[in-house]
Amino acid sequence: MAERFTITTPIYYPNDRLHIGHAYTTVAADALARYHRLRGEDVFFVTGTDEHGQKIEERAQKAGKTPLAYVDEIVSDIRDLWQLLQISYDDFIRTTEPRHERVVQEIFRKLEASGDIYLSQYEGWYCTPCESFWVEGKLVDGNCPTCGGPVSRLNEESYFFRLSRYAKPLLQHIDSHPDFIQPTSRRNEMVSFIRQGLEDISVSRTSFRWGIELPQDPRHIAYVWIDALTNYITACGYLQDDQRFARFWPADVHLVGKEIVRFHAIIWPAILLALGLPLPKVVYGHGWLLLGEQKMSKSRGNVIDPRQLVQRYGRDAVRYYLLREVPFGADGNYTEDALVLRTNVDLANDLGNLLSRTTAMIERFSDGLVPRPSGRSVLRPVAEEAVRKAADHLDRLQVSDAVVAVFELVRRANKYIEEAAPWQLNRTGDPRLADVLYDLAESLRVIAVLLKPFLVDAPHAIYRQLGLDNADATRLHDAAWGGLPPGTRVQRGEPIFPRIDQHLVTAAAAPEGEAQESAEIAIDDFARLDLRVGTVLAAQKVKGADRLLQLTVDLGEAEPRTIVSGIAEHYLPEALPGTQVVIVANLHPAKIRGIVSRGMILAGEAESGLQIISPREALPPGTKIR
Ligand code: ME8
Repeated sequence: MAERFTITTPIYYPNDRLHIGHAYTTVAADALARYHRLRGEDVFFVTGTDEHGQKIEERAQKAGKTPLAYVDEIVSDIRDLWQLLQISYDDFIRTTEPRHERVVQEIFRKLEASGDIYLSQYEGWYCTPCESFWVEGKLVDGNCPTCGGPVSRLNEESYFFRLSRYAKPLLQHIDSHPDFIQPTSRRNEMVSFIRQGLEDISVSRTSFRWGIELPQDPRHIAYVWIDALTNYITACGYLQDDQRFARFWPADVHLVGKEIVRFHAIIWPAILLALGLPLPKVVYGHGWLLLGEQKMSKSRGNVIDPRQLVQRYGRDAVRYYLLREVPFGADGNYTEDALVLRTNVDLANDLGNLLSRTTAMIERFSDGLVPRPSGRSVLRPVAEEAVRKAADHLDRLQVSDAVVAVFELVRRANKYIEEAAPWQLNRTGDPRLADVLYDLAESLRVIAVLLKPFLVDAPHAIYRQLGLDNADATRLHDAAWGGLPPGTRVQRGEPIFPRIDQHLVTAAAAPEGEAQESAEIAIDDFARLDLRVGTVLAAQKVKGADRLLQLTVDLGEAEPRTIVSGIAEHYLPEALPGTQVVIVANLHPAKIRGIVSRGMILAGEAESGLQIISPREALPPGTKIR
């Protein structure tokens, strides 16, 4: 039987629409699931929703709905979002489903029978947005240590789970399973957390009703963590289908955001130990997408809607950006400009052009047919290395590195076009032309297979344009060199990633009338202008001036320049770092609002607003514009 691979995302709270932070985890899990399917494994990929709790009860009440009616709507919206992003989950679990309620109740029975839960008095602090209890000593300046928000005092009867029993077995497990908590930094945090001693945790509530009743004491409902964490085993068939459960549990990977690693790497394994069940193989805590300096979050309201981005840029562009931009594991800043830049540079320019140039050359120089190569190949070792590296990175959950490995092949192939100059080989009738064209087309085919975990439309489009049937590439071994049959007729088509025009220099930016009215100048007049490319390092608002931003721009000089620019109504300061701009570098310095500004940024005004002028492709800071 094929190996199996079980991967999970957190189950999300349906208390609000999901944002790109949630899409981030889910797309990454989807990439890993797709990769393991490509390896021919029997994959079980589960995501879902965490539907109980006080916050949802309150929200529903405010909306004048029953909690279930309230979450039903949001859950259907979440499913639509996953459909839009083509998330290939095998199961979508809702904690309100009867299959889960039964499991939770049975778990409470078992834990009580084993002496792992007991009734006592809960005294402490509670953070409603985080649904977390805190003992006095864990508060930071009297506030919730997770979100920094206010906490309220609680004193009520509650069932407790004997977490304290499991500190030692957990430390032993972590010690003997070095891969259990990843990345290593989170593992170290967890170890030091456990070493400080674990206290028993409250696992039931009596102060609200929206939850699963405890069978032994229906005044109580299960409190979030036992209710939520157990979703993973419910989905795998625990207490429902022993065979399925034995096949799909323990999970290979629980992919979660770093703020809930503690629950997944401490509380959850302790519950599993108490139940006598095997522990998940890996808990991977990835970093946060930030907006400015802050975590993007529903409670802060500083969120970006993935649906809008997909509408604007397409789902592959959004998936690509999420998977590629931030080194997996670390925090990273979200900016729309970076998304546009990634799409234009990597997808439109590097990948899209490779495909259109290759198919165009095969049409022109080889009657549209993939030529028969002599056996000499320059790109083959590069392609084989890309396959090896991408697989190796994905085996170690290094999603962004895997994407980079694929694009190394894309870039090398593009460079090879310049080096080999097929148009010259064609002119001189050089027989090496067949080798070059085959190398390029076959590299593209390998790239398409390797991109299958990450992108959902582009690999098909590449296969189609190469004249192949996408159904022929369902396994990683299809990426083995030589799969493209000579004689295949290519089907040149539309660019697979049209450039996003938003930030391009367009003639339309200058109103026609103005251009005609300007007096003609001699070339020397133009030469007096020192126009240079710069990269924005930092941007901030200028106090007391609504229209002005103060920019720090790298012009390749010893010191970056300070430039004050009237673009504040068109660009958010946090969106600018990394953007390339064109500067009039020899403009006499001017003092604006007390700030000395050395240079001017070029921009054009369209009806839609101001557009900064950027080079089509990144240029080294200081590059002179002629
Ligand atoms: O925590 N950057 O649900 P939730 C990256 N129901 N990832 C982010 C993110 C950001 N800015 N914001 C959210 C819960 N996420 C519980 C989980 S599991 C048994 C119960 C992702 O709706 C990330 O995966 O608050 C984070 O862990 C999760 O969404 C939190 O989703």
